[in-house]
Amino acid sequence: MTTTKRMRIGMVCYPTFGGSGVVATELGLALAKKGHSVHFITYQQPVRLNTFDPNIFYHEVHVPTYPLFDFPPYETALASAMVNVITHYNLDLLHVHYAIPHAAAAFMAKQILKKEGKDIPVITTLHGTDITLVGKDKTYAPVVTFSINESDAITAVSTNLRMETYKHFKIEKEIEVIANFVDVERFCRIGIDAFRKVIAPNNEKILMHASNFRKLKRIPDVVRIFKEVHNHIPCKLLLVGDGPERPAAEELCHELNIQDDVQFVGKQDQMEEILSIADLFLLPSEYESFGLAALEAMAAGVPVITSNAGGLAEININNETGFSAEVGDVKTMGELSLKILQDESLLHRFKLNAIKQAKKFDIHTIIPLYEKLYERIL
Ligand code: GMT
Repeated sequence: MTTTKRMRIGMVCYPTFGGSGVVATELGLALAKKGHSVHFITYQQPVRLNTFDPNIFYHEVHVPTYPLFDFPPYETALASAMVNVITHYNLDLLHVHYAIPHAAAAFMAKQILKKEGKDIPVITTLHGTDITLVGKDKTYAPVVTFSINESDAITAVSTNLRMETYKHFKIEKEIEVIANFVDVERFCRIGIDAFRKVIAPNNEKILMHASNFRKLKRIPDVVRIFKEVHNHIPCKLLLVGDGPERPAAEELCHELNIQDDVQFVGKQDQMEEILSIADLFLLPSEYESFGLAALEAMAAGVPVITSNAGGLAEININNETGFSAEVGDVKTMGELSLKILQDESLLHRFKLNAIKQAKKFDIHTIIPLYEKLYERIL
């Protein structure tokens, strides 16, 4: 058995419901369970940081306001918080998730500490929109390129994202792919019958989608795919999460006259419970670097219908764990959904395949890859 040195790790992420925050939080929790000390440095308690662990520390970044500031200088406050936490707790390394503005703030902290004689290694994990949407925007690109290149190690959550990063930025260093992960044991559970009955009292099939309801998630496609299915079999749609596209989605449900069979359940942090009653998960996004929501569904034994954009093909194996189709092809996605839901033996086979595929991304396989990376850069 190999023994791992106990490390003191600074973890920086967005604390909101986005996938990058979820990955950072689950990573921190798993590392803490293995005996490492993990210090979260964020402006709010991360949503999945909801259990007590003596190895977990939480440091809130405060951004004092002043009448002069139209834009409170978050990045400056964050860099200062990094310096203080690293110094006070003698951290070994800093792992930042999502390049903007975390990689730049980490660079600043690293330079300040260097002056004080401390060299703090910085790892930047790229998650998706920090590269493909926001990052490559000219407004941010020079700082993003510089701060990625200044990181001591760079990881991307999929091969596709690694490729996109090299395509859009002048990166001089190796980007290592460490895929996202899921705790299969936690997600793979039997659905509570009573809960299922509340949602689908007449044993209707349950379709589900979970996201931050941004344009890129193509929420109208989710609704239209459901409509295709609804035209043929009794079914319900559960929409988990919230965001800018929600009002339009509600309107569309009324327009298509399916509002009684669609439920908006808002933001949820116990995804394993809610997924346990689903029959099919829909993720027809314009782009996903990875698609953590789909992986969590698969771990819960739920087949997925996804677009074939970005890194989705790395997790959803077409005609095995579900089906994939071209972005926007709601007709095909609707037909493929029906194909699964109308054939119990196919549904069962895909459920088993989905769990098997999710196991390749199991937390126990992926966490040691991060530990090895940390050890290497120390
Ligand atoms: O998908 C989002 O809008 C949230 C975003 C984030 O940064 O939190 O998710 C990105 O990171 C996740 C975790 O690595 C990936 O699973 C998502 O695919 C990725 N989103 C996009 O690439 C659009």
